[in-house]
Amino acid sequence: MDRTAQLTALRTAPDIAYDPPPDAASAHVRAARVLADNWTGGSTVPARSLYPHQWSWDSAFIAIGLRHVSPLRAQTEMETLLGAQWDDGRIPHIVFNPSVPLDAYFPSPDFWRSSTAGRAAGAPRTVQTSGIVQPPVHALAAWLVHRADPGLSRARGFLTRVYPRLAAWHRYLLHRRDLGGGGLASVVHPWEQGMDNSPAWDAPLARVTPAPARTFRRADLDHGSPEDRPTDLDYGRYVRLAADYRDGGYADGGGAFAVEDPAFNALLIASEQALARIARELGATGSARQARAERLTAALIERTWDPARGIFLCRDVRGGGLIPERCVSGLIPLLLPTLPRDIADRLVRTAHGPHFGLGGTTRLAPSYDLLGEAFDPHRYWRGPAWFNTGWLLERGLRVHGEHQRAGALRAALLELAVASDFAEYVDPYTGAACGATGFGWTAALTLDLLHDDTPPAGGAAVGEAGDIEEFKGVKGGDRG
Ligand code: 9WN
Repeated sequence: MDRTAQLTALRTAPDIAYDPPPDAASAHVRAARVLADNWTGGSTVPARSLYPHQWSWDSAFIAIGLRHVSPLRAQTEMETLLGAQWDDGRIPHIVFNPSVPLDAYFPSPDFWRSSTAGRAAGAPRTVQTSGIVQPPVHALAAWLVHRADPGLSRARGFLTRVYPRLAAWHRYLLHRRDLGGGGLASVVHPWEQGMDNSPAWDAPLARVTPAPARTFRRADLDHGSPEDRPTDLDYGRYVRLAADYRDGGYADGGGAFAVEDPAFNALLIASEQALARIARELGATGSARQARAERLTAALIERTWDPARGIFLCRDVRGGGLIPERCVSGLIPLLLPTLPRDIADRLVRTAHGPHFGLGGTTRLAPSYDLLGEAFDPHRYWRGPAWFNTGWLLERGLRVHGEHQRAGALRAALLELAVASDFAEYVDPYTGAACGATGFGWTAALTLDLLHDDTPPAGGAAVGEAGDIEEFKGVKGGDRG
C-alpha cells in the first residue's frame, strides 16, 4: 500500500446495508466493495492512487449509486461536499483531504490557496479546496438519494439542509457564469466541464499561453501512461488558466477561456428540475424552477443545437461561435425529458450512427467522434468511453422511450464495468480497461444500473416507474 493509500485508508469497514446476493464475486458485492475501499469516513475518493481527494461531480454520481448500499453514507457524501461550498455559491471541484501529502496530486492545495486567494469570493477557512467547479449533477443526486430512503432523509432533515445550498449553487451558475449573455452557464476551465482533454477545447485553449513545464510537477504521470494522459502542453495551458483565475481572486468574467457546454448545461437543467421536486417535497410549488428549466432548455437549443450535424456543440464565448467537434457532451441533452421530439430522435440516430457507433462498431459511446481527426481510443477524453456518460445516455434513451437501445447499452455498461474491474474508462471498441481501476463512479453507477430491474428490452416495465418517472419532469412523455 502506498503512503497516500495508507493515510486515506478506512478507519472501519462500513457495513453493506442492503441484502446482497450471497455470491461474494457478484457484481453487486464487487461494486459495493469498491465504494467501501474508496470511502474515507465522510466522502469517497474517485480512485485511491490517482485521485486521492473528494471530487465534485464524482461525488454526485457516487452518491447516486451509494444510496443503494447505504442511504446514510450517500447523504453524508453530499453533505461533506456541500460543507465546502463557497459563500458566493460555488461548489469547488476538489475538496482536499488534509491527511494526503501535497505531492500526491497536482494541483495541490498550495497551488489553489483557496482560503487566501478565494477569501473575497467566500472560500471556507477551515477546509482547502480548488477554486473552479464541475458539472452540476448535485441537485439531481440529492433528490435521488432522498428517494432511496425518504424516512431517513426526513428524519435527518436532509433536503431541508441541502436545499438552500443547492439553490445558491444554481444562482451562482446562472448569474455569475452567464458569460455569453444568453442565459447558459459557461465553464472557465476545461477541468470544469469534467471532460478535461476534449478536442472541443483545442481551439479555445490555443489562445492561452502555456505555463512553462518547469514551473509545475505533474503527479498524474506517476500513475498513468503519458500516451493516455493530456500532453505537457495541454497541462501548461490548464495551469496558466487556473493560476490566472486564482490571481484574480476567483472573480468571474475576465478569463481567456469561456465555453458554453451542452452537457454542463443539460445537467444544470436536470438539476433545476430536481430542485423543483425538492421544493415541492418541502412544501413550496417549485413552479418558478420548472419554468426556469424550460427557459434554459430553449436557450440550450437556440445557442448550441446544430441541426445539420444532429448534435449539440460547444459555444466558444470568447472566440464567438460554435466549435465544430462532435463530442459525447453533445449527446447528453438527451437526458432532458422536455427536449423536442425531433431533436431527441436526431440525437438517438447520431449516437447510433457512424460518429459514435452505438449498437454497431462500439461497445460504449466514445467521448469523441470516431471519424474526427483528433480521435484516439485511449487518450483522455479524446475517444475512450466513460461510464458516467454511458449512464446518462442510458437514462436519456429510456426517458425518450427507446427501451430496447437503453437495454442494450445497460447490458454493455454492466458487462464492461465488471470485466474491467470498474475501470475509469475503456477503449470504446474493445472495452479494454484504461486509467485507474476500482473507480468510484464506475462502481456506483453499476450499482444503480443493477438496482433498476427494468428488463433489458421491451416496453415500460413495472420496476421502471420510480426514478425515471421522477427524472422525466412535468412534460415527459414515454413513447415506449
Ligand atoms: C481534474 C476525478 C476527475 C474527474 C474528471 C476527470 C479527471 C482531473 C484530472 O478526474 O480530472 O479534475 O486530474 O485529470 O477528467 O472528470 O472528475 O475523477
